[in-house]
Amino acid sequence: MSSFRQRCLDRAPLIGTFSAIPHPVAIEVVAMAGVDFLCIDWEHSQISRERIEDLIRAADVHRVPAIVRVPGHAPESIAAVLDAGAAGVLVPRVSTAAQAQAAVMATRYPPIGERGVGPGRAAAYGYRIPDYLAKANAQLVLAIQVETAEGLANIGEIAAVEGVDVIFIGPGDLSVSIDALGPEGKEKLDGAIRTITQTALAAGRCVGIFRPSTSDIATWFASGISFYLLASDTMFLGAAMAENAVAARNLCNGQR
Ligand code: 3PY
Ligand code: MG
Repeated sequence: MSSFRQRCLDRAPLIGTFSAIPHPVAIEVVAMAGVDFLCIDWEHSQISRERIEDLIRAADVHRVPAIVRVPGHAPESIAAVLDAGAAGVLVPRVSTAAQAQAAVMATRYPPIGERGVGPGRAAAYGYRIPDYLAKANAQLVLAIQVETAEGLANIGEIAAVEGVDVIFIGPGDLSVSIDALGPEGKEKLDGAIRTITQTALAAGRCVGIFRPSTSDIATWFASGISFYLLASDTMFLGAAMAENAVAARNLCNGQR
């Protein structure tokens, strides 16, 4: 088993971020900053399929596991990023056990699933297919997102699907789907997050969540959530620039 998957299953605290900037430089900067893993966001960015392979390659240079959030449930998308050498896949908007099972089938090779064998980068372009086949099922991380009212209602059945490693909560979509937007919806949203967390932990899964900042991570870690995607490269870039521009302007104005 890869140490990354083992650390997920052990529920070790893992801190990553979304990579939305479609350039290997951004991947290298994030990787060198000390994250445990990163997640290339194919769902909500302008990153193309061909570019994904270069981004995974850039993360590999620094030995940082790169998973990819695919745009939907298509087995072809899951196969494409795993063939490119991703350490795992994050499948968005999983709302039923059947959808979770389909993600397992697309991610795992037989006898567990039905992923197709091919000469991708992960298998050294076909030169090491047996080596890759021997380790892929044990090493690849399958994370699925629960982020809809339907997913919340079905969390017991979803969490019971064998072959899923991480149940990842998407609070943004969940808040829209269960009508718990803004400060007024906080209690309802937190309650839904707690329900998903407790059910997934009871089924033996690792639980992850997106957080835009570190402000409440201690609370969620205490509730059993161990796998974090903290903001994104674009969010960190903008926030750091804004903070420093204000600080510099204040220093200049102080001299007037
Ligand atoms: C959400 O909050 O909806 C997400 O998908 C974050 O990853
Ligand atoms: Mg989402």
